[in-house]
Amino acid sequence: MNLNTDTLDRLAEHLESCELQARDTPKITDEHPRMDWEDAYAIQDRILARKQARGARVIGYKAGLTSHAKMKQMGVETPVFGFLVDSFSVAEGASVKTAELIHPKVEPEIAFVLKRSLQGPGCHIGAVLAATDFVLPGIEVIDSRYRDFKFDLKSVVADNTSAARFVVGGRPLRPDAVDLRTVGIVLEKNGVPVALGAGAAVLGHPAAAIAMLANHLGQRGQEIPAGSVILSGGVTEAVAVAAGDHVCLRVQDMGSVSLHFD
Ligand code: 0L1
Ligand code: MG
Repeated sequence: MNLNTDTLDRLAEHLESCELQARDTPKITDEHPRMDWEDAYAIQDRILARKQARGARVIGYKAGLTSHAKMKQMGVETPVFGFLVDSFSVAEGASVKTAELIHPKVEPEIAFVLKRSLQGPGCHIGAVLAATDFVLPGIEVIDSRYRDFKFDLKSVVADNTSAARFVVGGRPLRPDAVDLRTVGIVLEKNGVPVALGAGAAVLGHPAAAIAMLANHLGQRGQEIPAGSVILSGGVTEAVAVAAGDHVCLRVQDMGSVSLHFD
């Protein structure tokens, strides 16, 4: 690690304030170019600790930058991981207040809910499918705290991978009832299809993203607990949304899930 405890605390406080006040900031590596991966995840951990101190509960995790489209959009080559707390969760069909966000975008995702915990190292797609209770459609609302979504990967990790809100819904399926590689998705904005794809866009198989998350957490002495909801990553590029927009994600054989922005 290259940053001291005071700096990590200060950066966590700064990024979380930006999140809570819907205020943007230049990327933090501008001032701290020596920040390394451990520092970045340590800042993310501190943001989580601040939320937990105010009563937040971790309900799951997310993998980000897992599709080639998204990696290309962001000019990066490695997935990143973040946490989901209860306050990020939005009810199916509910309204998201855009005034609480900076510049929201939506991502169509396949969500996993675990019936058994998963622990790396050595976690693989088979272990993920065996531990999965069901999969279902999910829309992630990302909202980078960085000005104009201009960042590098370490700054993104520190910022909890732009996590802001998410909704899951539709028709849950057991993982053996669907081929997650060929399952088709359509994301509609205001009734118009704006992004299409298939599950294999996520690392060849969305369960691969969950295995990578388990292996990442395993390196840090943590596991994915049973009951967690995990967003496996955007199947397509993220789509910008604004007040008045209605977004609906349709996933083959899994129904649809929607959100309104006001
Ligand atoms: O969930 C994601 O793929 C987002 C990762 C962070 C990068 C971004 O804000 O687009
Ligand atoms: Mg995402």
